[in-house]
Amino acid sequence: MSSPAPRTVITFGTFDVFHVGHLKVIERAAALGDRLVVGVSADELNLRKKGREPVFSEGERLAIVAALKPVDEVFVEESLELKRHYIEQYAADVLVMGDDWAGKFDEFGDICEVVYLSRTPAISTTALIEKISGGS
Ligand code: C2G
Repeated sequence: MSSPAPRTVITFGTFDVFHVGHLKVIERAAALGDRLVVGVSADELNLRKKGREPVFSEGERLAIVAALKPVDEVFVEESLELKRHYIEQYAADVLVMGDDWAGKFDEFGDICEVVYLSRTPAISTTALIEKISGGS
């Protein structure tokens, strides 16, 4: 009897100033399958979409995410518009995103399962940057 094909999960994020909310979404995403692939957004994409550079460069963010036990493979996400291409390229069975993106990726339901996970409350990169820099 042949064993069932491994289930590949894909998720995306900036993962800047890595914190426990990032870790939890990665752990929960990994638990939904056998292999976890993570797209880490390019510095250029952040500049274009968010109007600021991340604190840590894409090379640093990629290295941090790649070193995590639940992560099997990482790549640089060059554009938000390439999701369908990445899902197909990595043969993902499940797309996982935080619920700050709820409903935004339902269109990919034709090629994979789309799951939105609830965010960890009360922690964010923006709040951490403000706290560290002496703001509120
Ligand atoms: N996250 C979370 N809880 C938090 C903060 C973040 O669960 N308190 C999750 C987000 O929902 C997301 C992941 O951690 O699934 C990465 O968050 P960001 O780095 O903020 O990613 P973002 O800039 O939203 O991704 O294609 C998406 C892009 O790569 C942008």
